[in-house]
Amino acid sequence: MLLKTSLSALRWSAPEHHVTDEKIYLNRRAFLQAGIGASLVGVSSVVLANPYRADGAQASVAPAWFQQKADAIQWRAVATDEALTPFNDAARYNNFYEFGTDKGDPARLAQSLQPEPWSVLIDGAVAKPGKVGLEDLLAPHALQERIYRLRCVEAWSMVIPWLGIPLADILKRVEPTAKAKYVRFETLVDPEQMPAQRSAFGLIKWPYVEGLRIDEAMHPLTILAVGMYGRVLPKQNGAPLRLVVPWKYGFKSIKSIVRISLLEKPPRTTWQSLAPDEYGFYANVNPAVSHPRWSQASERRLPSSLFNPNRMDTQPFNGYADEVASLYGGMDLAVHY
Ligand SMILES: Nc1nc2c(c(=O)[nH]1)N[C@H]1C(S)=C(S)[C@@H](COP(=O)(O)O)O[C@H]1N2
Ligand SMILES: [Mo]
Repeated sequence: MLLKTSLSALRWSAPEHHVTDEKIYLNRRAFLQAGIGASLVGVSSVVLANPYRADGAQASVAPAWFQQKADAIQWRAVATDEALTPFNDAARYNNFYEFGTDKGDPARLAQSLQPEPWSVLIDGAVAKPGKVGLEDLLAPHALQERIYRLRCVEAWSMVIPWLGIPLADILKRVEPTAKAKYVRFETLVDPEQMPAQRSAFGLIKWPYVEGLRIDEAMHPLTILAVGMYGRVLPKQNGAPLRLVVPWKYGFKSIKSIVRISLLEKPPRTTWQSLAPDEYGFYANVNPAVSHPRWSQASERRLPSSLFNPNRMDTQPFNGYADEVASLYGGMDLAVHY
C-alpha cells in the first residue's frame, strides 16, 4: 500500500531515448524564452510526438485540443530554482493503484487507459451543472506551466513542470452556489481499462475519491493538469486530467478525473476511509506531524540512490507556506492532519 517503498525500484537505467525527452523539452523552453516564435511549430511537433508513451519510442500525434493550445502556453507561470526531476523518473515511478501497487505498474499497465474521448460530470451545488467534453472544458483557457514540488506521504518527492489551468477558472464557469463548501473529485471506474479494479480482493473501494475545502479548491496554486514537461500527460500520470495541489501530500492530487461535485459537507475520501489515523482529509505537508509509522521531517528527492540518497528537510506546506498558511489560521494542524 502507500507504505511500501522498494529501494530497487528507485534507480532506473536511463537508455539514451529516455534522456532525449528531457533534452528536447529543455531546448524547446530555451527557444520559447528567447522569443523565437517562428521555430515553435517545428519544435512543438517534436515534443508532441508520441504523447502518452513514457519511452518516446513510437510516434503518434497529440490530441487536437492539446496541439491547438501548445503555441499559447504561458511558460514558467510558477517556477522554482530547484532541479527538475527527469521525465523518466516522473513517468516511471508512480502511484496509481487502479493499475497496481508497485511503482512500475502504472507505466507498464496504463497503456490500456483510453483518455480520448473524455468527459467530466460537474454537479452538486452549482448553477450550471452538466457533463462536458474535455475540449469544451479547456476551450476558454490558456495552459500555464507550473513547476511544483510533489511530496508523497511516503516521504519521497519530485519537481515536476505541469501544464494546466487553475481549478478556480473552471469552478467559476459553473457558478458555485452558497451551499458549495467542499469539492469532491472522482476517478474513472472501468475494470476493462484499469486492471486492478478487476480484483475482488483489493483494499480500495473504487472510485478513488478526493476532496478539498472550497477555499483550497479556489486557491490560485491549485490546478487541473493536462500535461507535463511540455507534452500531454502520460497515462500513468493521470491522463487526460488530474488535480495538482502542491502543498498537500501527493494522494490528494487525484488522477484521471471524471466527476467534480460541489458539496455542502466534506466528502469521504479514499485514504481517509481506509486508514483515518494515518491519512487525514487535509493532508497538508507537515514535517512536524509524523505519520504513525514514519517521520515526515525529511524526504528523498528523486532521482535518488543508495549512494546518493538526496535526502532533504521537508518544508511546512511543502514550501508554499507564504501562499497557503493563511487558509488554516486558528486550526490545530496536529488535529487536522
Ligand atoms: N486515481 C488515483 N489518483 C492518485 C493515486 C491513485 O492511486 N489513484 N495516487 C496518488 C498518490 S499517492 C500520488 S503520490 C500521486 C502520484 O502522482 P504521479 O504518479 O504523477 O507522480 O498521485 C495520486 N493520485
Ligand atoms: Mo503518494
